[in-house]
Amino acid sequence: MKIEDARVIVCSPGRNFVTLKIVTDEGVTGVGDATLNGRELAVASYLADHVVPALIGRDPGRIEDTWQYLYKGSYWRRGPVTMTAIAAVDTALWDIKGKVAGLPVYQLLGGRSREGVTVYGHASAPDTESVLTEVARYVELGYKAVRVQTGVPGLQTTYGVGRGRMFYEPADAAVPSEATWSTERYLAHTPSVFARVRDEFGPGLRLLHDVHHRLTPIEAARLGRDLEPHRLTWMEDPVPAELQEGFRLIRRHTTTPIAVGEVFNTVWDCQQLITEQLVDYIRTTVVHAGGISHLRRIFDLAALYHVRSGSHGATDLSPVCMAAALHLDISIPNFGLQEYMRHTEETDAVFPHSYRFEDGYLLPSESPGLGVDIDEALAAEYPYKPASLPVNRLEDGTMHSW
Ligand code: GCO
Ligand code: MG
Repeated sequence: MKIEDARVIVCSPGRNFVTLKIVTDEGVTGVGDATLNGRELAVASYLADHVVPALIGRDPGRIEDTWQYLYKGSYWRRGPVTMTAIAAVDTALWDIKGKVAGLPVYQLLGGRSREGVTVYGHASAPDTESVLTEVARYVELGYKAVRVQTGVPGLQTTYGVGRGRMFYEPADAAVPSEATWSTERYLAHTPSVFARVRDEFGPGLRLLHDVHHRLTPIEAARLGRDLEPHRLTWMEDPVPAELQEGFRLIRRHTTTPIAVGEVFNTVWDCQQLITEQLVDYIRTTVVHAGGISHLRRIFDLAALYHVRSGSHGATDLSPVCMAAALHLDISIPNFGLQEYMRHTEETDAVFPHSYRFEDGYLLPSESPGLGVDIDEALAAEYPYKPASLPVNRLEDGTMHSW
Protein backbone atom coordinates (compact mmCIF):
# COMPACT_ATOMS: atom_id res chain seq x y z
CA MET A 1 0.00 0.00 0.00
CA LYS A 2 1.21 3.49 -0.85
CA ILE A 3 0.16 7.03 0.01
CA GLU A 4 -1.34 8.46 -3.15
CA ASP A 5 -2.63 11.83 -2.02
CA ALA A 6 -2.76 14.05 1.05
CA ARG A 7 -5.11 17.02 1.30
CA VAL A 8 -4.90 19.93 3.74
CA ILE A 9 -8.42 21.14 4.47
CA VAL A 10 -8.95 24.49 6.17
CA CYS A 11 -12.50 25.28 7.26
CA SER A 12 -14.37 27.38 9.78
CA PRO A 13 -17.62 25.80 10.99
CA GLY A 14 -17.91 28.23 13.92
CA ARG A 15 -14.14 28.37 14.37
CA ASN A 16 -11.08 27.52 12.28
CA PHE A 17 -9.83 23.97 11.86
CA VAL A 18 -7.01 22.49 9.79
CA THR A 19 -7.35 18.82 8.86
CA LEU A 20 -5.04 16.50 6.95
CA LYS A 21 -6.61 13.70 4.94
CA ILE A 22 -4.28 11.00 3.63
CA VAL A 23 -5.48 8.78 0.78
CA THR A 24 -3.85 5.48 -0.18
CA ASP A 25 -3.70 3.76 -3.55
CA GLU A 26 -6.09 1.14 -2.16
CA GLY A 27 -8.68 3.77 -1.32
CA VAL A 28 -8.20 3.66 2.48
CA THR A 29 -8.17 7.15 4.00
CA GLY A 30 -7.03 8.57 7.33
CA VAL A 31 -7.54 11.93 9.04
CA GLY A 32 -5.41 13.98 11.42
CA ASP A 33 -6.12 17.26 13.22
CA ALA A 34 -3.61 20.04 12.47
CA THR A 35 -5.31 22.98 14.19
CA LEU A 36 -3.11 25.48 16.02
CA ASN A 37 -5.41 28.19 17.33
CA GLY A 38 -4.62 31.60 15.84
CA ARG A 39 -1.75 30.18 13.72
CA GLU A 40 -3.76 27.85 11.47
CA LEU A 41 -2.32 28.90 8.12
CA ALA A 42 1.26 28.46 9.29
CA VAL A 43 0.59 24.74 9.88
CA ALA A 44 -1.46 24.45 6.67
CA SER A 45 1.50 25.81 4.69
CA TYR A 46 4.01 23.65 6.58
CA LEU A 47 2.00 20.59 5.62
CA ALA A 48 1.10 21.50 2.05
CA ASP A 49 4.47 23.01 1.09
CA HIS A 50 6.92 20.90 3.03
CA VAL A 51 5.37 17.62 4.18
CA VAL A 52 2.82 16.41 1.63
CA PRO A 53 5.30 16.18 -1.28
CA ALA A 54 7.48 13.85 0.80
CA LEU A 55 4.53 11.64 1.81
CA ILE A 56 3.45 10.67 -1.68
CA GLY A 57 4.55 7.12 -2.48
CA ARG A 58 5.44 6.21 1.13
CA ASP A 59 4.15 3.08 2.88
CA PRO A 60 1.38 4.29 5.27
CA GLY A 61 2.10 1.35 7.58
CA ARG A 62 5.47 2.79 8.61
CA ILE A 63 4.16 5.13 11.31
CA GLU A 64 7.25 5.32 13.50
CA ASP A 65 9.63 5.65 10.57
CA THR A 66 7.52 8.45 9.08
CA TRP A 67 7.47 10.24 12.45
CA GLN A 68 11.27 10.06 12.69
CA TYR A 69 11.61 11.11 9.05
CA LEU A 70 9.54 14.25 9.65
CA TYR A 71 11.13 15.04 13.04
CA LYS A 72 14.81 14.36 12.35
CA GLY A 73 14.45 15.19 8.70
CA SER A 74 13.23 18.74 9.24
CA TYR A 75 16.51 19.64 10.98
CA TRP A 76 14.58 22.42 12.86
CA ARG A 77 13.27 20.26 15.66
CA ARG A 78 10.30 20.82 17.96
CA GLY A 79 8.06 23.89 18.16
CA PRO A 80 4.28 24.05 17.86
CA VAL A 81 4.06 24.38 14.08
CA THR A 82 6.37 21.47 13.28
CA MET A 83 4.93 19.21 15.98
CA THR A 84 1.33 19.95 14.99
CA ALA A 85 2.13 19.07 11.38
CA ILE A 86 3.84 15.83 12.47
CA ALA A 87 0.86 15.07 14.72
CA ALA A 88 -1.55 15.34 11.82
CA VAL A 89 0.42 12.84 9.73
CA ASP A 90 0.89 10.46 12.67
CA THR A 91 -2.81 10.54 13.59
CA ALA A 92 -3.93 9.94 10.00
CA LEU A 93 -1.54 6.97 9.71
CA TRP A 94 -2.92 5.39 12.91
CA ASP A 95 -6.41 5.85 11.47
CA ILE A 96 -5.33 4.04 8.30
CA LYS A 97 -3.63 1.26 10.27
CA GLY A 98 -6.80 0.70 12.29
CA LYS A 99 -8.94 0.56 9.17
CA VAL A 100 -6.57 -1.88 7.48
CA ALA A 101 -6.57 -4.10 10.59
CA GLY A 102 -10.35 -3.76 10.96
CA LEU A 103 -9.87 -2.60 14.59
CA PRO A 104 -10.52 0.57 16.56
CA VAL A 105 -7.18 2.27 17.24
CA TYR A 106 -7.38 1.62 21.01
CA GLN A 107 -7.13 -2.12 20.26
CA LEU A 108 -3.81 -1.49 18.49
CA LEU A 109 -2.62 0.40 21.60
CA GLY A 110 -3.19 -2.56 23.92
CA GLY A 111 -6.96 -2.56 24.38
CA ARG A 112 -9.12 -1.08 27.11
CA SER A 113 -7.74 -0.29 30.55
CA ARG A 114 -11.10 1.14 31.72
CA GLU A 115 -14.75 1.20 30.79
CA GLY A 116 -15.02 4.87 29.88
CA VAL A 117 -13.00 8.10 29.77
CA THR A 118 -13.93 10.44 32.63
CA VAL A 119 -14.29 13.96 31.28
CA TYR A 120 -14.59 17.39 32.84
CA GLY A 121 -16.81 20.17 31.58
CA HIS A 122 -16.47 23.94 31.88
CA ALA A 123 -18.75 25.88 34.21
CA SER A 124 -18.19 29.60 33.88
CA ALA A 125 -20.16 32.71 34.81
CA PRO A 126 -19.51 36.35 35.68
CA ASP A 127 -19.95 35.84 39.44
CA THR A 128 -20.04 33.23 42.17
CA GLU A 129 -23.81 32.93 42.54
CA SER A 130 -24.42 32.42 38.82
CA VAL A 131 -21.59 29.90 38.47
CA LEU A 132 -23.44 27.65 40.94
CA THR A 133 -26.25 27.30 38.38
CA GLU A 134 -23.72 26.40 35.69
CA VAL A 135 -22.04 23.75 37.86
CA ALA A 136 -25.49 22.30 38.61
CA ARG A 137 -26.20 21.99 34.87
CA TYR A 138 -23.09 19.85 34.41
CA VAL A 139 -23.95 17.73 37.42
CA GLU A 140 -27.41 17.14 35.93
CA LEU A 141 -25.81 16.05 32.66
CA GLY A 142 -23.86 13.44 34.64
CA TYR A 143 -20.41 15.06 34.76
CA LYS A 144 -18.23 13.82 37.62
CA ALA A 145 -15.71 16.65 37.24
CA VAL A 146 -16.22 20.35 36.53
CA ARG A 147 -13.79 23.17 35.87
CA VAL A 148 -14.95 26.39 37.52
CA GLN A 149 -14.05 29.89 36.27
CA THR A 150 -15.70 33.19 37.21
CA GLY A 151 -15.26 36.85 36.48
CA VAL A 152 -13.07 38.82 38.87
CA PRO A 153 -14.60 41.89 40.57
CA GLY A 154 -13.03 45.02 39.06
CA LEU A 155 -11.97 43.34 35.78
CA GLN A 156 -14.13 43.70 32.66
CA THR A 157 -13.34 40.32 31.16
CA THR A 158 -11.59 37.27 32.52
CA TYR A 159 -10.04 34.30 30.80
CA GLY A 160 -12.27 31.23 30.66
CA VAL A 161 -15.61 32.97 31.17
CA GLY A 162 -17.77 32.31 28.10
CA ARG A 163 -20.16 34.71 26.48
CA GLY A 164 -22.60 31.96 25.46
CA ARG A 165 -23.65 29.18 27.79
CA MET A 166 -21.69 25.94 27.34
CA PHE A 167 -19.62 27.35 24.48
CA TYR A 168 -16.46 29.33 24.97
CA GLU A 169 -14.34 30.69 22.15
CA PRO A 170 -11.59 33.15 23.00
CA ALA A 171 -10.19 33.65 19.45
CA ASP A 172 -12.51 36.54 18.69
CA ALA A 173 -10.83 39.02 16.30
CA ALA A 174 -8.41 39.09 13.37
CA VAL A 175 -6.15 41.48 15.31
CA PRO A 176 -5.95 40.35 18.95
CA SER A 177 -8.40 41.98 21.34
CA GLU A 178 -6.92 43.24 24.63
CA ALA A 179 -7.83 42.14 28.15
CA THR A 180 -6.76 43.63 31.48
CA TRP A 181 -5.47 41.61 34.41
CA SER A 182 -4.87 42.13 38.11
CA THR A 183 -3.22 39.35 40.08
CA GLU A 184 -4.19 41.04 43.36
CA ARG A 185 -7.91 41.12 42.51
CA TYR A 186 -7.79 37.55 41.21
CA LEU A 187 -6.02 36.12 44.25
CA ALA A 188 -8.38 37.95 46.61
CA HIS A 189 -11.45 36.56 44.86
CA THR A 190 -10.84 33.00 43.66
CA PRO A 191 -10.65 31.03 46.94
CA SER A 192 -14.08 32.35 47.97
CA VAL A 193 -15.60 30.95 44.75
CA PHE A 194 -14.37 27.46 45.56
CA ALA A 195 -15.47 27.74 49.19
CA ARG A 196 -18.99 28.43 47.95
CA VAL A 197 -18.99 25.75 45.21
CA ARG A 198 -17.61 23.06 47.53
CA ASP A 199 -20.12 23.99 50.19
CA GLU A 200 -23.00 23.74 47.70
CA PHE A 201 -21.98 20.49 45.93
CA GLY A 202 -20.29 18.51 48.71
CA PRO A 203 -17.10 16.43 48.66
CA GLY A 204 -17.94 14.02 45.77
CA LEU A 205 -17.68 16.37 42.81
CA ARG A 206 -14.22 16.81 41.31
CA LEU A 207 -13.43 20.51 40.92
CA LEU A 208 -10.73 22.02 38.72
CA HIS A 209 -9.47 25.50 38.00
CA ASP A 210 -7.34 26.98 35.20
CA VAL A 211 -4.95 29.81 36.11
CA HIS A 212 -3.86 30.15 32.46
CA HIS A 213 -0.18 30.92 33.13
CA ARG A 214 -0.86 34.19 34.97
CA LEU A 215 1.03 33.94 38.27
CA THR A 216 4.59 33.74 39.53
CA PRO A 217 5.64 30.65 41.50
CA ILE A 218 5.20 32.26 44.92
CA GLU A 219 1.79 33.67 43.94
CA ALA A 220 0.78 30.24 42.68
CA ALA A 221 2.01 28.73 45.94
CA ARG A 222 -0.25 31.08 47.87
CA LEU A 223 -3.26 30.32 45.65
CA GLY A 224 -2.63 26.59 45.98
CA ARG A 225 -2.49 26.91 49.75
CA ASP A 226 -5.66 29.03 49.89
CA LEU A 227 -7.45 26.43 47.77
CA GLU A 228 -6.35 23.43 49.87
CA PRO A 229 -9.47 23.34 52.09
CA HIS A 230 -11.63 23.05 48.95
CA ARG A 231 -9.85 19.91 47.69
CA LEU A 232 -9.30 20.69 44.02
CA THR A 233 -8.47 17.88 41.60
CA TRP A 234 -6.04 20.28 40.01
CA MET A 235 -4.83 23.83 39.63
CA GLU A 236 -3.93 24.20 35.95
CA ASP A 237 -1.06 26.14 34.38
CA PRO A 238 -0.34 28.18 37.52
CA VAL A 239 2.74 29.80 35.92
CA PRO A 240 4.25 29.89 32.43
CA ALA A 241 6.22 26.67 32.31
CA GLU A 242 9.34 27.54 30.34
CA LEU A 243 11.15 27.67 33.69
CA GLN A 244 10.44 24.14 34.80
CA GLU A 245 12.48 24.41 38.01
CA GLY A 246 10.13 27.23 39.11
CA PHE A 247 7.61 24.54 40.01
CA ARG A 248 9.85 23.42 42.88
CA LEU A 249 8.86 26.58 44.71
CA ILE A 250 5.13 25.91 44.27
CA ARG A 251 5.60 22.31 45.39
CA ARG A 252 7.36 23.34 48.60
CA HIS A 253 4.28 25.20 49.77
CA THR A 254 1.12 23.43 48.67
CA THR A 255 -0.52 20.04 48.28
CA THR A 256 -3.03 21.31 45.70
CA PRO A 257 -2.31 19.08 42.67
CA ILE A 258 -0.87 20.76 39.58
CA ALA A 259 -1.72 20.16 35.91
CA VAL A 260 0.42 21.55 33.09
CA GLY A 261 1.16 21.02 29.42
CA GLU A 262 -1.43 22.27 26.95
CA VAL A 263 1.14 24.44 25.18
CA PHE A 264 3.89 21.79 25.25
CA ASN A 265 4.91 20.02 22.07
CA THR A 266 7.36 17.30 23.05
CA VAL A 267 8.47 15.09 25.93
CA TRP A 268 11.47 17.37 26.34
CA ASP A 269 9.17 20.28 27.31
CA CYS A 270 7.97 18.35 30.36
CA GLN A 271 10.84 16.02 31.15
CA GLN A 272 11.98 17.85 34.29
CA LEU A 273 8.43 18.48 35.49
CA ILE A 274 7.75 14.76 35.24
CA THR A 275 10.99 13.24 36.50
CA GLU A 276 11.18 15.60 39.50
CA GLN A 277 7.49 14.96 40.18
CA LEU A 278 6.75 18.67 40.06
CA VAL A 279 3.31 18.14 38.48
CA ASP A 280 0.52 15.63 38.99
CA TYR A 281 -1.19 15.71 35.58
CA ILE A 282 0.36 16.18 32.16
CA ARG A 283 -2.04 17.91 29.73
CA THR A 284 -0.28 17.51 26.37
CA THR A 285 -2.46 16.62 23.40
CA VAL A 286 -2.44 14.46 20.31
CA VAL A 287 -2.59 17.49 17.99
CA HIS A 288 0.09 19.69 19.56
CA ALA A 289 2.48 17.05 20.87
CA GLY A 290 3.40 15.00 17.84
CA GLY A 291 0.40 12.71 17.50
CA ILE A 292 -0.60 9.43 19.09
CA SER A 293 2.95 8.03 18.85
CA HIS A 294 4.66 10.86 20.72
CA LEU A 295 1.88 11.47 23.23
CA ARG A 296 2.04 7.83 24.25
CA ARG A 297 5.77 8.28 24.83
CA ILE A 298 5.06 11.26 27.13
CA PHE A 299 2.39 9.34 29.04
CA ASP A 300 4.68 6.33 29.42
CA LEU A 301 7.39 8.51 30.97
CA ALA A 302 4.76 10.13 33.20
CA ALA A 303 3.53 6.72 34.40
CA LEU A 304 6.97 5.96 35.88
CA TYR A 305 6.69 9.08 38.08
CA HIS A 306 3.09 8.87 39.33
CA VAL A 307 2.00 11.55 36.88
CA ARG A 308 -1.37 11.00 35.21
CA SER A 309 -2.73 12.23 31.90
CA GLY A 310 -5.16 15.15 31.71
CA SER A 311 -5.26 16.03 28.04
CA HIS A 312 -6.37 19.41 26.86
CA GLY A 313 -9.68 19.17 25.00
CA ALA A 314 -10.77 22.72 24.24
CA THR A 315 -13.01 23.46 21.25
CA ASP A 316 -10.02 24.56 19.17
CA LEU A 317 -8.94 20.90 19.08
CA SER A 318 -11.17 19.34 16.42
CA PRO A 319 -13.30 16.20 16.85
CA VAL A 320 -10.49 14.39 15.01
CA CYS A 321 -8.13 15.18 17.89
CA MET A 322 -10.81 14.27 20.44
CA ALA A 323 -11.43 10.91 18.76
CA ALA A 324 -7.69 10.15 18.77
CA ALA A 325 -7.33 11.27 22.41
CA LEU A 326 -10.07 8.87 23.49
CA HIS A 327 -8.30 5.86 21.99
CA LEU A 328 -5.20 6.74 24.01
CA ASP A 329 -7.14 7.67 27.16
CA ILE A 330 -8.98 4.36 27.27
CA SER A 331 -5.82 2.31 26.79
CA ILE A 332 -3.08 3.84 28.95
CA PRO A 333 -2.55 2.73 32.56
CA ASN A 334 -2.10 6.25 33.97
CA PHE A 335 -5.15 8.03 32.62
CA GLY A 336 -6.32 10.90 34.84
CA LEU A 337 -9.00 13.05 33.24
CA GLN A 338 -9.90 14.29 29.77
CA GLU A 339 -11.10 17.83 29.13
CA TYR A 340 -14.28 17.93 27.06
CA MET A 341 -15.64 21.22 25.81
CA ARG A 342 -18.57 20.41 23.60
CA HIS A 343 -18.20 21.39 19.94
CA THR A 344 -20.97 23.33 18.23
CA GLU A 345 -23.50 21.53 16.03
CA GLU A 346 -21.88 22.99 12.90
CA THR A 347 -18.50 21.56 13.91
CA ASP A 348 -19.99 18.17 14.75
CA ALA A 349 -21.69 18.08 11.32
CA VAL A 350 -18.43 18.78 9.46
CA PHE A 351 -16.63 16.06 11.47
CA PRO A 352 -18.99 13.07 11.68
CA HIS A 353 -17.84 10.88 14.57
CA SER A 354 -19.03 7.99 16.63
CA TYR A 355 -17.53 8.68 20.07
CA ARG A 356 -20.26 9.51 22.53
CA PHE A 357 -20.92 11.04 25.93
CA GLU A 358 -22.68 8.92 28.52
CA ASP A 359 -23.12 9.70 32.20
CA GLY A 360 -19.90 11.67 32.65
CA TYR A 361 -17.80 9.45 30.39
CA LEU A 362 -16.77 9.65 26.77
CA LEU A 363 -16.70 6.33 24.95
CA PRO A 364 -14.37 5.93 21.96
CA SER A 365 -15.70 4.68 18.67
CA GLU A 366 -15.82 0.94 18.00
CA SER A 367 -15.40 1.45 14.24
CA PRO A 368 -12.10 0.49 12.61
CA GLY A 369 -9.58 3.33 12.84
CA LEU A 370 -10.37 6.47 14.78
CA GLY A 371 -14.09 6.55 13.95
CA VAL A 372 -14.12 10.13 12.74
CA ASP A 373 -14.03 11.77 9.32
CA ILE A 374 -14.33 15.14 7.62
CA ASP A 375 -17.22 15.92 5.28
CA GLU A 376 -15.20 17.84 2.69
CA ALA A 377 -18.20 19.18 0.77
CA LEU A 378 -19.74 20.60 3.93
CA ALA A 379 -16.37 21.92 5.11
CA ALA A 380 -16.09 23.91 1.86
CA GLU A 381 -19.19 25.86 2.88
CA TYR A 382 -17.29 27.32 5.85
CA PRO A 383 -14.27 29.26 4.57
CA TYR A 384 -11.39 30.28 6.83
CA LYS A 385 -11.85 33.47 8.86
CA PRO A 386 -8.81 35.10 10.46
CA ALA A 387 -9.15 34.90 14.27
CA SER A 388 -6.49 35.45 16.95
CA LEU A 389 -6.34 34.76 20.65
CA PRO A 390 -6.50 37.90 22.85
CA VAL A 391 -3.52 39.56 24.49
CA ASN A 392 -3.40 40.64 28.11
CA ARG A 393 -2.04 43.68 29.98
CA LEU A 394 -1.75 44.61 33.63
CA GLU A 395 -3.74 47.64 34.78
CA ASP A 396 -0.70 49.89 34.20
CA GLY A 397 -0.39 48.68 30.59
CA THR A 398 2.43 46.14 31.02
CA MET A 399 2.12 43.11 28.70
CA HIS A 400 1.24 39.97 30.66
CA SER A 401 0.63 36.33 29.70
CA TRP A 402 -2.90 35.81 28.41
C1 GCO B 1 -8.14 24.99 28.36
C2 GCO B 1 -7.39 26.04 27.66
C3 GCO B 1 -8.02 26.65 26.46
C4 GCO B 1 -7.03 27.55 25.73
C5 GCO B 1 -7.26 27.46 24.27
C6 GCO B 1 -6.25 28.27 23.50
O1 GCO B 1 -7.70 24.64 29.43
O2 GCO B 1 -9.12 24.52 27.81
O3 GCO B 1 -6.67 26.85 28.51
O4 GCO B 1 -9.26 27.20 26.64
O5 GCO B 1 -7.09 28.85 26.16
O6 GCO B 1 -7.25 26.14 23.90
O7 GCO B 1 -6.35 27.99 22.15
MG1 MG C 1 -5.97 25.55 30.11
